[in-house]
Amino acid sequence: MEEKLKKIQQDFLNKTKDTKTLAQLDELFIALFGKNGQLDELSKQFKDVPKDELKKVGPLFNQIKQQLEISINEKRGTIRKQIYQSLQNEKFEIPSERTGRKEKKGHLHPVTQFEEDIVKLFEKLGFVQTDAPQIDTDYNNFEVLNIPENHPARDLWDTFYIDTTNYKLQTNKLLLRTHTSNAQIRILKNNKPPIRVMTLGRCFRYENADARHEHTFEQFEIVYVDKDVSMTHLQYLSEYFFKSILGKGIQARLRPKYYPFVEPGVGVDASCAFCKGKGCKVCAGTGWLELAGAGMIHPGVLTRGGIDPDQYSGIAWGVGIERMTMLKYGIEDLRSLKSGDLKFLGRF
Ligand code: FA5
Repeated sequence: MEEKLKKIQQDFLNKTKDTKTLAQLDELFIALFGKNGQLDELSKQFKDVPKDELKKVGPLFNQIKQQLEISINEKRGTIRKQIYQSLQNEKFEIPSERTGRKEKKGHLHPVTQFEEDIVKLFEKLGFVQTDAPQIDTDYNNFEVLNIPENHPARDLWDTFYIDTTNYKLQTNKLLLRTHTSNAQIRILKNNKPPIRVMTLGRCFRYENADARHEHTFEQFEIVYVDKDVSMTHLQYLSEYFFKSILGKGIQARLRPKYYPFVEPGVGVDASCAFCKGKGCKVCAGTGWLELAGAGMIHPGVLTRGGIDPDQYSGIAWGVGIERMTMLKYGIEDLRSLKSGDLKFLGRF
């Protein structure tokens, strides 16, 4: 069994190294972690392994699984960087005699630029990036996070549901994720403390758009689990994050706020960079702008993720990227960011 595991480990590490495209990487991921994938098939044989051997093979299995997932995620990051790089270098030219305009160079969207800066910042602190699906189960997005059906918190996070009646799926409850917190249970299950993992991406909510809300927006989330992790870490990380990205004069404020999957929970506000706390249009006259929700991970969530809450504690933290971009560049209405208005986007 140990030999089989090591063969899978070597085989997939080599294949990951040789992979050239994201599509190939996805295929590799499914061949390894999918239903009836190589790890799944191997774990089915555990029942025939003698108890003594299983004591050794079990932890090795988890360790190799984690190592392979990290190496695939790292490779995904490398390929993405190469794609961005090649797009940046790519020259898309329409001959100026046809357009009658001067040549203009494109660039990454301000939100993408911002995301790259944030990821680099947290890589310095030892955080590893992972992904979670934008279409997910009701269980991962809500139930596992202490938000069962009919819980009042669901009103805050209404979303778009997918009609699955015509598909043969294991679950009939699929939705567009409302937050990157759907990654939490995956991060906890797939890693062993100390855990420092970050994830980012698109989220969706069924809500009226206004200057500070969109139905489609981006979040950045971190999960940090270790012995003796406390709210002090949360305060420190918030200050470090805001000051590094928005400027040294920015302050972070933690304010009690209810999220069912953390205890205690907080809203994380940044002092307004424009009015220096006096109150202006961007911060709606309050001097502060809510950028994130956060808190100490609820013991029930840790337990469901296979982590003993008596030994470990953790913080989780989800920030709205467009809100932060607003504050950084003094944008009064975040809808401009998705407007496709080249005159506006050309400013960044
Ligand atoms: C959440 O989404 C929680 N998942 C955050 C969290 C993570 C709490 C981990 C505890 C632990 P909330 O709904 O407050 O919380 O959203 C977090 C941030 O996302 C907000 O502060 C805001 O910056 C951004 N955000 C939320 N809704 C929108 C929207 N409709 N448009 C743009 N940004 C939004």
